[in-house]
Amino acid sequence: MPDTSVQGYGAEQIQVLEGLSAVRKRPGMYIGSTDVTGLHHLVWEVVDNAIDEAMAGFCSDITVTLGKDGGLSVEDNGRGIPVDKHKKTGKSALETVMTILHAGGKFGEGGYKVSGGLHGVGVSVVNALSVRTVAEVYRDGKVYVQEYHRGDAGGELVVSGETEKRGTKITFYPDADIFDTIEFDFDVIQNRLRQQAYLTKGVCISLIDERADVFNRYQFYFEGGIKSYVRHLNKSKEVIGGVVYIEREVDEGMIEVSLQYNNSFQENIYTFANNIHTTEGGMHLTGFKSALTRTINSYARKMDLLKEKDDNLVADDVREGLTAIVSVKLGDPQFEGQTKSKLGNAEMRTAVEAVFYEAFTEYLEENPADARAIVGKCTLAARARLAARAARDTVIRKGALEGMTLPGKLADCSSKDPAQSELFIVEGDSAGGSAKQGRDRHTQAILPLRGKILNVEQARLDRILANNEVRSLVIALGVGIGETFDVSKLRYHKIVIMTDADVDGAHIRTLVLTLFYRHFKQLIEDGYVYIAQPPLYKIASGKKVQYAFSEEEKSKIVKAFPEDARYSIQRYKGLGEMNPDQLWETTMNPENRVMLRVGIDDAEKADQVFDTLMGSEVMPRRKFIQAYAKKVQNLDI
Ligand code: 0RA
Repeated sequence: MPDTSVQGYGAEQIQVLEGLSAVRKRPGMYIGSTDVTGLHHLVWEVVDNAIDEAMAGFCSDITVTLGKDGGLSVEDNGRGIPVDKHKKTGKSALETVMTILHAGGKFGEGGYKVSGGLHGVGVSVVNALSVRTVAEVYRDGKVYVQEYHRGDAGGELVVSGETEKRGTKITFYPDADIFDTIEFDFDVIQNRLRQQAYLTKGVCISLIDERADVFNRYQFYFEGGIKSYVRHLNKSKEVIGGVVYIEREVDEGMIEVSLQYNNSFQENIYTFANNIHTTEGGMHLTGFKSALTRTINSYARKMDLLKEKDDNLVADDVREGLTAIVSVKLGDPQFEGQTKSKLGNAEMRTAVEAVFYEAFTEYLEENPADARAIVGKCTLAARARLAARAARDTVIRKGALEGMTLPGKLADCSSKDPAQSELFIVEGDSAGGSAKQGRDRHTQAILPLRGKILNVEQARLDRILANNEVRSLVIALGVGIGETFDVSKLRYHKIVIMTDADVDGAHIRTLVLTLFYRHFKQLIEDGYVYIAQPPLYKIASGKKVQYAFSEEEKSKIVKAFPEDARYSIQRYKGLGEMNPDQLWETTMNPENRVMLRVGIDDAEKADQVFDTLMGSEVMPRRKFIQAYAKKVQNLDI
């Protein structure tokens, strides 16, 4: 008789709802998509179950293995999924969980379930979308095994041997009929596991890639949990003060906050509820933010670091250069918002606010040197804010940003309808010249940028606006900047970055993208920003001219010629080498061109990437540029 005594769990607790054919018919409904993101949802589902077992306090080790045979396995040393008979189905609890949709059971009761939140579609969904799944349970000295094929049990649950181990191992082979690709991405999995390890302190998560020729093994174990996470995020930065760490159990659940300031200008706050990244924030974030401002202001007043005549610090001042993690665990999380990643539980706002206010005040009082440094940083931010506002007011008073005087070098289009207007940001005057001659004057505007624009990553608003190239661009866009930003004033609904396909071009493209990322993020989010794709080669044979946008395409075109054919290949080193007609035909004409739309799926990754880029190291920068060009969505317009 299997031991089901722990917390009175037995097979009868599992609810039976529906069958699995629905999942294979409409996989998108359950895992979002059948692309590479959807594929990885399967992994998260299985890993989350093991994490739940760890959060409930029953598991200390999780091992994820990417097998040579294309399978992925997740093994934990938890209690093992129960194998006793389920009353309603007459099947074992294991088989019920594996083959029946939404047969959740009270997994991890007493703790906080990851899988009850955002994903939580159940391991049966993984099973349904896999050609083969093998479940092994180690309990009561025995190894129980059962196999499944596309969701159906392949045979009985059998005892295949004896073991000293406890736990569960699920191995699945995703179905190539369902997914665009069935190749797991090591980096994606590695990042996710690292994050989960930070959020579940004390759990050791191993990742083994058996597919690689070189044995590849990672192990994540963070004794400090999110404290280690903050340290990691700040590792390349100059820090201000130590890492603050607060952990409290309250009636509403568990609250963990960790933070540390650095001398950059960015704010990096990541929030989680039951280990789910709440990218849209929510109540825990609101509570944290208001307590942060309140704590620092009252400490600064009390210690006379803010004079009577000084205004209070505002939210932006206390968040500049802040790296923070807020992680809460609660019994019944409500996920709201567009992507269901915003925590809606109002009780968490007050709980986080109260806990953090009290604990952070105590920290400041007990660490006066850190406290002074933090307040110093915040007051500096406040002064800079006031200076920037003054500078901007001057600029605005001159009318420059209102678009009263469009920059002289902008060759504007005649249409005033933003929906049909396009702005081409072009590198250099010579390419700018070709673009001006080749364009459709009615809908296409050209703004040549001379030389390198200011690296905005580290610069403040006032300095950014003092830079001529940037100011021209901002005026041309028409949306204002900072507090005056207003997307409804955007003058062009396509903003196209058109640079040479060489290292300099990539650098300029990066600088422009950084500017957009830091100061016009919404333009990226709303899908207004594009990268032009000029051809690399022109292949001419007699009157016939073909263009190739990649090496592969060139080879293909060349191969198609008969052996004795006469043709010439020209490699374009820059846009300037193309005459206006060619530039129009290949890169600007909406009928023929291919453009890449710039997207940000993951602000965290983008932010790190921009950090890497703007750092002094050349290698990571190169790598990024290559990687980024591949990541942007391919969009035919
Ligand atoms: C509910 C009850 C018990 C174990 C589990 C869930 C469990 C589920 C998963 C999924 C992956 N790994 C897991 N480990 C454990 C056991 C309760 C008992 O032993 O009485």
